[in-house]
Amino acid sequence: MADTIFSKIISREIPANILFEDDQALAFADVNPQAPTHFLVIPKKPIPKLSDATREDQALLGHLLLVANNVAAEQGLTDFRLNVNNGAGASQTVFHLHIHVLGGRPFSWPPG
Ligand code: DGP
Repeated sequence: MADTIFSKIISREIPANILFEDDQALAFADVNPQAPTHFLVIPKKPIPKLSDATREDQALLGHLLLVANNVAAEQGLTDFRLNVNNGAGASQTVFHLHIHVLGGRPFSWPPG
């Protein structure tokens, strides 16, 4: 997989406001926030998009959800939205799997 901007955030080649890190995952503030709180949770493993994940990634994917929940709680969020864009047609622009976590404002349904 080609290096993305997110691999450079993992390696600290480019700076980010990092909210959480462990051996498997990183959470950092989105540079273009769409809500008062907007952060991304990514695996350190460079999976380009959700549809590239396999059974081998099952525990990792569960871990990312728990990280999202824990960081949301740390940020004081009770109601929040998770979003995963899978593929260019779904507005994915960075091809390193990431979960958007947004909170701090009301959200409508369906999303745009
Ligand atoms: P997506 O459209 O789902 O691929 O979302 C990519 C998100 O990544 C987008 O909301 C903006 C964010 N982003 C892109 N480049 C950077 C960066 O260099 N730093 C940070 N913190 N976020 C970035």
